[in-house]
Parts: sequence; C-alpha cells; structure tokens
Amino acid sequence: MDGQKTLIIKNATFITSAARAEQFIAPNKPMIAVCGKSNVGKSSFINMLANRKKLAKTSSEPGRTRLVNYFDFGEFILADLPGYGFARVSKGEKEKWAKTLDAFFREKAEISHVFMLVDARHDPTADDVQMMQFLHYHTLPFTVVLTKADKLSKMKLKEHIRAIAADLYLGVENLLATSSETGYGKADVLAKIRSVIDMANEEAYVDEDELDGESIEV
Ligand SMILES: Nc1nc2c(ncn2[C@@H]2O[C@H](COP(=O)(O)OP(=O)(O)O)[C@@H](O)[C@H]2O)c(=O)[nH]1
Ligand SMILES: [Mg+2]
Repeated sequence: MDGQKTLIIKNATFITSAARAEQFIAPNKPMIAVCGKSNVGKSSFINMLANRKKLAKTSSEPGRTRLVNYFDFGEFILADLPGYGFARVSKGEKEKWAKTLDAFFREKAEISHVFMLVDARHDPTADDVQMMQFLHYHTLPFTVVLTKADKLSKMKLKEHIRAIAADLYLGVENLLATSSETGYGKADVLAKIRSVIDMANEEAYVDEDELDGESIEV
C-alpha cells in the first residue's frame, strides 16, 4: 500500500443533497464529514480543498444550508453537514437539525473522520462544545480546524490556538489552523486526509488470516 504519496484533489464534484436520514448515501470509499456552526467557513473550506470557487455555495448570510451535501473528492467522499448555532431559527427547525446530525453520526462505521470547524478568532461557543461532546460520545475520530486564520496576526493566532485547545481540553496537535482566503494550513489538512484515507483503506482490506491468533481489543 502506497501511504507516502501526497493527496492531489482534482475534479471534485457534487454528488447529492440529503434532507433526511433515508436520503443519506452509503459511501463506497472513505468518508470525511465537515461540521461547524453556520458562517464558520465550511463551504469556503471545502472549496479551498477542491480548488474550486463555487463547488459549495458560500454565503454571508448564515444558516442557509439545511442539508447534508455530499461531494466526490476522488479518493474520498466529503460530507458537508448542516451548520448549527444559528440564533434566528425556530425551535422546531433546530430540533430537525439535531435529528439530522444525530442520524448522520449514528452511521459511525461509515465515517472515517470529522473535521470540526471553529472560528480562530473566537472562543468556542456552547454549541461547539456540545458538538465536540457529541463526537466524543459517538467515539468518532476528529480534528478541530480553525478557520479564518488570515484575520489574526501570527502572534494572536498562536495565542488563540492555545486558548481554544485549552477550552476544548485538547492538545494543540489536534488543531489545524487554516485560511480559505490565503490557503494557509491547506497542506496540513491534505496530509491529515492522506493519513485518514490510508488508515481507512487498510482497515477495509485487512486480511482475515493475518488476524488469526491475535487478540483484538475493541
Ligand atoms: N477572511 C476570511 N473569510 C472567510 C474565510 N472562510 C470563510 N470566510 C467568509 O465567511 C463567510 C461564511 O463563509 P461560508 O464558507 O459560507 O461559511 P459556512 O456557513 O460555514 O458554509 C463568507 O463571507 C466567507 O467569505 C477565511 O478563511 N478567511
Ligand atoms: Mg455553507
């Protein structure tokens, strides 16, 4: 298995949107989910990875994406999850989102990794903390991706990375700072995806015989 080659993404395409759990797709390759509060920069992050300006629709008006949007990134599937924490929506709408997210993360065998996006400029919100607890609860592997790093000086960014990591009880190595505006941190994200894909593929094709006689801890 060639685990060394760098990840090159070309021709990323939109697959489909799902409004309800019955519409979720069964991915035929490793799937990476992207979540975060509305307006944190999810669509921009996806476009940065895809080298496309408008693969995912960006918006200055938060709270518009109520769907799970799937994209084919070649070696993996990317699932853009509905944004949370948008104040101006009804309680009923919020409950619907929570249900969609819950149903999505329940299919945890199909999710290789989650990128949880958090604004580099601000302390994580209560919703961010809840989201992370949810990921912990489902024992999903995740990385916190800080967005909009270009809006901070290098010094401030370093400070914020430490503060946000501490707030979330994470080591700084679990955070990746990025900017969709400048491409800062993109290489780190691609390297992370590379290792996630390689691990997922190895797990999928592990030879049964190789496991004989070994005790496997679950
Ligand atoms: N300066 C800067 N602005 C960003 C960045 N990422 C997103 N934005 C802006 O933040 C707003 C929300 O971005 P969007 O990707 O639509 O967020 P989403 O709601 O999480 O999908 C848009 O106006 C983007 O142009 C970034 O890295 N740097
Ligand atoms: Mg979006």
